[in-house]
Amino acid sequence: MECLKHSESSRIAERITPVYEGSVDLPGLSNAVTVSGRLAFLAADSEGLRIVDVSDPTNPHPRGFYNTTGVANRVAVRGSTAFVAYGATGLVCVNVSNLDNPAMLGCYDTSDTAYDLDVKGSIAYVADYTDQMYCLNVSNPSNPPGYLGNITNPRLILRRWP
Ligand SMILES: [Ca+2]
Repeated sequence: MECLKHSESSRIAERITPVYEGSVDLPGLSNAVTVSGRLAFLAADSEGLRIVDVSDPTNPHPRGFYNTTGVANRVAVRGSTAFVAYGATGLVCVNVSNLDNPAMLGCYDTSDTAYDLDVKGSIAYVADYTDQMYCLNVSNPSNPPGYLGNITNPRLILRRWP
């Protein structure tokens, strides 16, 4: 993982030139990253969910990780919960309140392979490879996510879940 920032003299209308700040070596492949506050959360393929403290981008350093069967493809974070699209395992909810010892709260095994997700309000939207999108109620992440429905054509989701 590398930390870059644009030049302080740049403005919105100007070209942005990323400038190297720092990096950290992590195991496995880094499929996706999201930043929340001073922390970066990486979906690190077969190495699971990785947490990196980026409060000093010139010196990012690893914190804890959570790993289980499957491949971590994408991650979203809301509060103290990380939601991971975890390949064949489906959606995995991880308590990250203890940065050095994340723990699984619950999971939902989608029918195929969870590749991507987003969380809005109490609903996790999970892209599940074979032309399916799942809507899962994650209002109580300490319990396994509740199934709301899935749809094979994501464009139709706007009609069902405005
Ligand atoms: Ca599955």
